[in-house]
Amino acid sequence: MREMRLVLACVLLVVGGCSAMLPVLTHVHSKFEYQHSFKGPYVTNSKGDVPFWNHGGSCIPSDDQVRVCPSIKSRRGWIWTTGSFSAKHWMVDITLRVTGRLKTGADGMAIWFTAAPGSEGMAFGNSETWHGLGVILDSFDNNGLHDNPKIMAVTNDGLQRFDHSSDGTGQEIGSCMKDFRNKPNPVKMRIIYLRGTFEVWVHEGMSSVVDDYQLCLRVESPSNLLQEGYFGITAATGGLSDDHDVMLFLTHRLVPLEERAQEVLREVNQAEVDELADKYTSLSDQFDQQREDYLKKHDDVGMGDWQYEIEMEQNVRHIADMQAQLSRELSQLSNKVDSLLAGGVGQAQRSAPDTAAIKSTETVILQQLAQMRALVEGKSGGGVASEQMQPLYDVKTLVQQNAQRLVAVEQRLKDSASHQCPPVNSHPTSCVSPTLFLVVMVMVLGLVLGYQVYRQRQDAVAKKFF
Ligand SMILES: [Ca+2]
Ligand SMILES: [Ca+2]
Repeated sequence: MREMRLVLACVLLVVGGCSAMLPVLTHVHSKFEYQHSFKGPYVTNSKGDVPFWNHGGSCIPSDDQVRVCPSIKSRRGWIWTTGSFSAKHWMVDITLRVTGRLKTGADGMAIWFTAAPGSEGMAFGNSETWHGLGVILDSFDNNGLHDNPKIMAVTNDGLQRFDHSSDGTGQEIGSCMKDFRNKPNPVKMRIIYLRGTFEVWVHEGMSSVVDDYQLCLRVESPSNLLQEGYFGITAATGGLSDDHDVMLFLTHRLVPLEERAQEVLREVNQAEVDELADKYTSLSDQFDQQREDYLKKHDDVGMGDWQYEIEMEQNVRHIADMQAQLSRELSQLSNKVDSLLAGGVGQAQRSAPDTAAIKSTETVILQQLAQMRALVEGKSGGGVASEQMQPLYDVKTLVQQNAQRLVAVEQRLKDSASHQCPPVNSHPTSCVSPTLFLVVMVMVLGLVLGYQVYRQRQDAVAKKFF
């Protein structure tokens, strides 16, 4: 039986130990908010004020703590942040002492997060009609239920009054009985509002273990818990009194990593945009300055060079137009050859190898012209390598060969027509004239010549600039 009790005690100890561990905030980024915090030993500045906080009533700040209300009967003290705090998720750590000479103390202390800094009043030193959250350490058992000291969270829409006679029973959103008075070590509280869950954890000060916290209350999606407000601490005494001291008040903004990733992404994107905009402005200014310097140094050139560049672009466009026209002429030529071979002579007089060669050569010519057009259009703004000029010379050679073969075919057709030409029926015979080929040849040679002139001008301009 004794062994069973020992095992049960161990189990309870283990369970109790587990519940006494402060939860680790996983996947959360925290940022310290110094304007909503204070901590000894440098709580006050040279003027005796707490930076970023206003205090009043019987509040007495010193270097290592803020005595919110001293152990003098019927006193109230308060200290509020000067600026508002806005966050969707946050955490506050408080280290405090409530000490008195008697077994029973009064009234208590409260930590607030409200829409506006409070005004001195009956609710533990604050107005009884606050708008927001109050975490109240109620020392005195007004309703005689022997449930004090207790810690409770009460939210208010600004219209309700705190009911002292019932110790706020029915008004709190959560509470726990914790004797926070006269502890050997400071009492620590951690208030967390994260992902819609509100929690209050308490270290009772009975041990020096740093994380010896216990969960006091947890509330999901509490009403009237604002996303922007002012932090404050107030305390009050009545017929009985305690010292209410706060040694540390640290506020952290919390950002869950899933939200933090989006924040960082937005920050990075905006930073990149700003950086690129700055670079663009800088480079644009630099270019304008360089152009201005260049024009000053080359007064004889003036705007002529810029106009010359425009003229070159026009030449390139003209060459492309000529190529298109040449392509159309060759297509017409091909049609005429087909018509001639089909209706002008008999099957016996056709030279099959020559006809196939002509057709093949024409196809290659058209392909080469397309390549050359792409070459001219694509490289009009930059240099052209020598190997990229090769299609141009190929075109010239192929056109010459094609012309020679066509002349040979034409001669054979004329010879055949003069000796054995069948009677003309319904289709008029069409023959390719040497004049047409001369026109084609001139256009091709003109194209080659025009392109080479364009290249020479481009090279000349390049040399001017470099
Ligand atoms: Ca009370
Ligand atoms: Ca009570």
